[in-house]
Amino acid sequence: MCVLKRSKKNPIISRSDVPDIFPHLVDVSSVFNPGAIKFNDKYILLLRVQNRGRETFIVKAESSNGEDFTVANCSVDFKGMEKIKEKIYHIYDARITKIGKDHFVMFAMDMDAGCQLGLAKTDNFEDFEFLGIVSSGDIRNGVLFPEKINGKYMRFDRPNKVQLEGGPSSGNTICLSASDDLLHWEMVKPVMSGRFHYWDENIGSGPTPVKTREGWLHIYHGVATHFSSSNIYQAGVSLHDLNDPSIVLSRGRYNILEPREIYELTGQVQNVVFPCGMVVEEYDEEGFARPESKVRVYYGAADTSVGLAYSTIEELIKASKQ
Ligand code: BMA
Repeated sequence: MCVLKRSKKNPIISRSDVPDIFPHLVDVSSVFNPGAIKFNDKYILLLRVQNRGRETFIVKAESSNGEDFTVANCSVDFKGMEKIKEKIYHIYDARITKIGKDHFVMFAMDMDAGCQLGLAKTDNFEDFEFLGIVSSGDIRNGVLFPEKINGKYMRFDRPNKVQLEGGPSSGNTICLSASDDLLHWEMVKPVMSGRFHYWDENIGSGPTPVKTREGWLHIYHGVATHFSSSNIYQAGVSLHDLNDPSIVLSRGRYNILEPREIYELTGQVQNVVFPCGMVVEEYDEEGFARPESKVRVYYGAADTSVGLAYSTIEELIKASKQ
């Protein structure tokens, strides 16, 4: 039995839920890989929406119950991004992190030099200020920690060092990077690598890590690449030391969600579940997620639609130890 239990309403968002946004998003092809957060009692998703030119935009969706979403009728305008001189082909796979009172969005930017990480800030999820490109080299799956650790901002990221046959560059090592100002980053050390021959040969972080009494709870995606017809994208879980997240305390042997339903098995890219957003309902007075707290994980299904799956903090921690 998978640790993550799918919503009965899955896929909770599909292409027909995206209103026509003239002129660039009309009759869209797909909507997937959303970042997620709870903001002012509303569940907010930042969706990756793709048009029939296979161009990608970020579009907000909002819900009061976390399951039934209304997709905005405009795409997110990252103010200041127009100052970048180089061509930006796609922006995608947003991760949302609240640090103090500020909300940050980190996302992938496909450019001629490879994939970069972009960072934006918002106070209200209406206006987004682009802060800059915050990486060098080919890298993806950047996700900020929700607080400074030992005086530094921290993130997990995943350099793209593996070339998939006939596909994009990927990677098999998640790294910890640190920064004083969120703009300039230095790699601290590698955190964990793919497990050759098993479910997570290539890996990359998913949603923002969650602080628990036992450590940072981290959901990541793993790709099994040893099947002839298709790579299989799954979700898994690991737990990291609170003071030094490069220390892996436990890491699940099994995936916690794998493509099983028809909307995960088939679509633009078959056999994909790709988590980017997680909402934890309950924290204690000191800011640790409560073990019994409900957890909602939002994921892209087959690069085509959005799925939602449920768990609890204690179940996820247990899965990291199995
Ligand atoms: C990864 C990223 C994701 C995508 C996944 C499956 O490399 O590009 O955005 O969902 O592949 O195609």
